Amino acid sequence: MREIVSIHIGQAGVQIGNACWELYCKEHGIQPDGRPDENFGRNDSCLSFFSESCENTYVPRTVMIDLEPGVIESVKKGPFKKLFHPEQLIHGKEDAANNYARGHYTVGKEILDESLDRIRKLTENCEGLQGFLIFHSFGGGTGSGFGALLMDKLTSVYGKKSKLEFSVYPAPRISTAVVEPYNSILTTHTTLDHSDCSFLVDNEAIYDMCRNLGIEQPKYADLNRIIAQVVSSITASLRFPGDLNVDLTEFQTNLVPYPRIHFPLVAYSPMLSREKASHEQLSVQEITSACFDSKNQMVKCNPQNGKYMACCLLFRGDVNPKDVNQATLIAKTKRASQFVEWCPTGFKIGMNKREPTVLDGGAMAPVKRAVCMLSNTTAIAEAWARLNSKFDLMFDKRAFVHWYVGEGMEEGEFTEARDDLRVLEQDYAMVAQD
Ligand SMILES: Nc1nc2c(ncn2[C@@H]2O[C@H](COP(=O)(O)OP(=O)(O)OP(=O)(O)O)[C@@H](O)[C@H]2O)c(=O)[nH]1
Ligand SMILES: [Mg+2]
Repeated sequence: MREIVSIHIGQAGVQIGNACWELYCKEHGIQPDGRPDENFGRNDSCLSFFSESCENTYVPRTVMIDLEPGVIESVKKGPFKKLFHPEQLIHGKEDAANNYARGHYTVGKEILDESLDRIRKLTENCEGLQGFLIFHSFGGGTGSGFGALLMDKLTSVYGKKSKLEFSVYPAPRISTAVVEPYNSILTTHTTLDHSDCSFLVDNEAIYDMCRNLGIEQPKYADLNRIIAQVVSSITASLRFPGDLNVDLTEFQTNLVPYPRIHFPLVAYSPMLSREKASHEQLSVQEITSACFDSKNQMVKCNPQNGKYMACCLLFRGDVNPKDVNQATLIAKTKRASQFVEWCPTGFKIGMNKREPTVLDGGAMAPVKRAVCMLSNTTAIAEAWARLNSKFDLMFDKRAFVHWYVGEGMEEGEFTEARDDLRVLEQDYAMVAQD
């Protein structure tokens, strides 16, 4: 077994975790208390994400960590309280107050040993640990600061075991914390060398997807259901068997041509509301071409302004190889000119027979087939450019910097992080040129 340990950090990380584990449970026929649904066709592939307890229940291979108690307490009281072992749910006394430095240097330190200890217990229970999935926000003090601290330690303890991130990219429309650009850039700088692949989840983009699904005032729970659906597609190959199943690590090899250029753009299709679904049953061709529609992207950026380095299509459900080949051929022909010259226009394809499952109460319609596209496009550098300029506006005036210095951080760390992100933008410009 090649196990994966998921680590959910801070409010966003934990709340997205709730949605993901609810969905995984539904997909694998596991009840909220961890007992298997006997009518459900069992397969052992889910043991990469769940362990089996001596009482024959399934326990997620995960820890949820927050510096303050609120969010974790609600998991402990929620409908899935029995699913998790209490030791997997870790919290401290006070949060990081939107301050990277508190999460990284002061408050965060207090919870580090306990967290590493619980993670160690999980990994000791693995036959062949494959790596970690880390969920956190860029904007929160815990998500950014503690997230970076923990990743740094994971590298010291677990060496080259892979670390994949799901990082919530801030959207001013949804959150009002002014210092989110600071936290985002500080955490990206610290984790750049520790992360093998990071999937950015832009709250602005997800918010618009919710609106397109007919949700008038999207809440975090609505956003998180969409995010969970996408995470499920990305991880399906690790949790389900299948002949044409391509493992995530194989996709990763294709997606990351240079260690720092590791931020694939994720797109998902179909994003179909329950009302519309009764009139549509989208073909393989339609869902594939919809992945190139900006409405279906998890990050706001325009791929037409950039170049693709790689493109992976992860199909699930009722698809046959012939349709997939044809749809891919059309996509390839249309986009060939948008690929960098140094890289063949290869599309890597994965197919998973299990059709997508949707969460109760969600706006998304159940569908027979779906596809998730992971592409490495230089257009994603637009997301960095946006954050960098927001950072500069504040930092030119040294606004809010005293909060960080007050927690023992040096001003130099801001400059160093910002310089690193400037280089990242240049790296993207360079690969586009080659
Ligand atoms: N998609 C999504 N984003 C969230 C959620 N909760 C918070 N966010 C976003 O995350 C950022 C704030 O970070 P949080 O995760 O709340 O902060 P934290 O990690 O708990 O850190 P502190 O509270 O500062 O200690 C903002 O950009 C929010 O919009 C959530 O459940 N889903
Ligand atoms: Mg918090």
